[in-house]
Amino acid sequence: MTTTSLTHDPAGFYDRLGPLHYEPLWRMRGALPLEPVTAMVPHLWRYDEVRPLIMEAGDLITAEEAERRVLALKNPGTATHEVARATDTLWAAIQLVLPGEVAPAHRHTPAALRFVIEGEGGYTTVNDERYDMRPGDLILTPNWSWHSHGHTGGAPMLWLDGLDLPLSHALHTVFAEFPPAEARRPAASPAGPARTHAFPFAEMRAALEARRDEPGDPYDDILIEYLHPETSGPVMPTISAAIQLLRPGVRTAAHRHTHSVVYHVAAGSGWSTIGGQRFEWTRGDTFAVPCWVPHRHANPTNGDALLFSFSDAPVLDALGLSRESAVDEEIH
Ligand code: 1HN
Repeated sequence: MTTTSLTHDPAGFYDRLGPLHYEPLWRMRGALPLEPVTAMVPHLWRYDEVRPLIMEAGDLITAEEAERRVLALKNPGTATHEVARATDTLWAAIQLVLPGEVAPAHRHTPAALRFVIEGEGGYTTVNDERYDMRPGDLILTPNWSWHSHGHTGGAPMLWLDGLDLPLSHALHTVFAEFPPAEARRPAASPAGPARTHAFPFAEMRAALEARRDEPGDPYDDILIEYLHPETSGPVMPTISAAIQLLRPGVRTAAHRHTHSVVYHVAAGSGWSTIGGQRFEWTRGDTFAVPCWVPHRHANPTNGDALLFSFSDAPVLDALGLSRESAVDEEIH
């Protein structure tokens, strides 16, 4: 051993490794960054931008032809060869179902949730149980559950779809099943009381209201996680969901964590800074907080602001990869 140079290579050693499928760790960059690195960037999708676009798609294609009439919210950092994603692990999209339409039954291993934005008379069936959808309701379609959508109301139904699809792709665990056409109509079972796959908005709103006078969390103000009724844990193994009230005048402290989050504005308006960038938001807007990016939220108005959110936190918890830290000042 005569040198410590990473390029000293009199015998052409390095040039011989590639074709033989070897790579020396000592010349690799980025194998062990000191902190998480992501190509994902903070981003906000405005409802007043996406709504006319998805309505235009309503003239182009039926829900049935499209399988799902869905516009993915694609993080600008998504690589060209990758499936669209809002964060490294989470898919977010806006879906439109028009009156009388049906989105046929199918199932897949990626788990999904829907948070209703507007419309009445739409429903989702989950394993043949029918769940009516009203604005602010959360509906779950877990891993491998059959699900379809229908709409007997008179105005367009729009909702936010959240899935663990990019994570499922990264793990190469995606399976899907599309039954023959005759078996794909939504089941006609009557709407029952909300069961394990639905969380009505009215209940969550009342629960937030009951906690209005508590001190609140420094990072989230008044936040309630949706809990699985049987496990009291996250709603699904790969996705947790929450709704939070930012009371009038609240400005939260900044923090960061290894889980990534998609936020959707359920009511009111305010702003968040994400990685030092300021995003003004109002009802219907959706924004992405990639892993380890500092963020804080504010409601400078006189009214309540409500943020729905979902994240990959249960995955990181299960794997021992959850980390969180306060951030004194964001870098501007
Ligand atoms: C899906 O099945 C739905 O069932 C929505 O409504 C969005 C995005 C990717 C893959 C499957 C739905 C989806 C999806």
